[in-house]
Amino acid sequence: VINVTTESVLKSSTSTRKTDSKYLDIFRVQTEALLAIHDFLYREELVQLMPVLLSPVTDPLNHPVYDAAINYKDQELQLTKSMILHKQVAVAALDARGIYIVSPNIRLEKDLHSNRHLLEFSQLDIELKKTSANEFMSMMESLMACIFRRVKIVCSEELERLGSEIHLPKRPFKIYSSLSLLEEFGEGYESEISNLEKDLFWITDFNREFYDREDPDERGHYINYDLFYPEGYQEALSGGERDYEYEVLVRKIRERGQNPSDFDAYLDYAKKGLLCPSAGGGLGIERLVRFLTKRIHIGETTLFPRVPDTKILM
Ligand code: ASN
Repeated sequence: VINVTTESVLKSSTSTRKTDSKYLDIFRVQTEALLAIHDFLYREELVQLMPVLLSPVTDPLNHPVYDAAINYKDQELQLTKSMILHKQVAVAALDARGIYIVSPNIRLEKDLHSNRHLLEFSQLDIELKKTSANEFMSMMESLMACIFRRVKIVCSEELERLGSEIHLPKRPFKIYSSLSLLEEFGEGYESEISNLEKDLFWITDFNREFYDREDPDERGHYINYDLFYPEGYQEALSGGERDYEYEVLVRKIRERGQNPSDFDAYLDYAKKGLLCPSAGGGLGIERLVRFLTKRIHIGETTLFPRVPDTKILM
């Protein structure tokens, strides 16, 4: 369970930066994790796309952040919060099993006291065509096992110096419903259950962004999931099956108090029937590295941390 303050950790990480091999060890772990990811997804026959960082439309997210947009030649362009909407368009356009992107995301967070948020981070975004939640979750479990195995074997010396011990996750991972956790623990259930668990686990059925699929048999329930790390490290991935039909998307955007016209560029595809059923999710790379190397603050996983409410130095 993690309980050291942000300030103390970041102070110690900047003062040791020049004098020890900690960062090199962390980046060796990150390098091996990324190699495991690319290798695994290549074998799964997914194709890699390059990220976009400017677009008339981006993820509305499920939590409040400050606006991040620029103006170019009379067009307002959002900085990417996640590539979810582009993933849906791309996976429908290509005759491939699925796609992935290692994508920079900009989220100008309002919560200033988290040790697992950065204003700028990298997300491994995956989307599989005509795939169920169960199939996606099972693929992710294999991917996580692959990453953990490779890092544990190749980086044993680095992990030892970092004081991290990786144990291979037992599969299938446990699955909790968000509703029963809410009943058991109240609002703070995510951190409570993450503190208690010893292994990776899933939480399902969140009422959140309009693109996650509403259960057609049970209105008000959602076919989506978050993957969680144990030991208090919390959320690793969020994702779901997707809604893709124009009328359904417009209804759900309105139900969330948002304006369909803000999503015109994306809704045009839906209107023309150019979206399709899919499932996917996004895995935070810095959070993965933080868990593998057992860092207290996510800012320790990068040489150029963008920590909420902390001056950006470089
Ligand atoms: N990447 C997530 C997904 O695929 C969305 C997000 O990051 N908000 O559902």
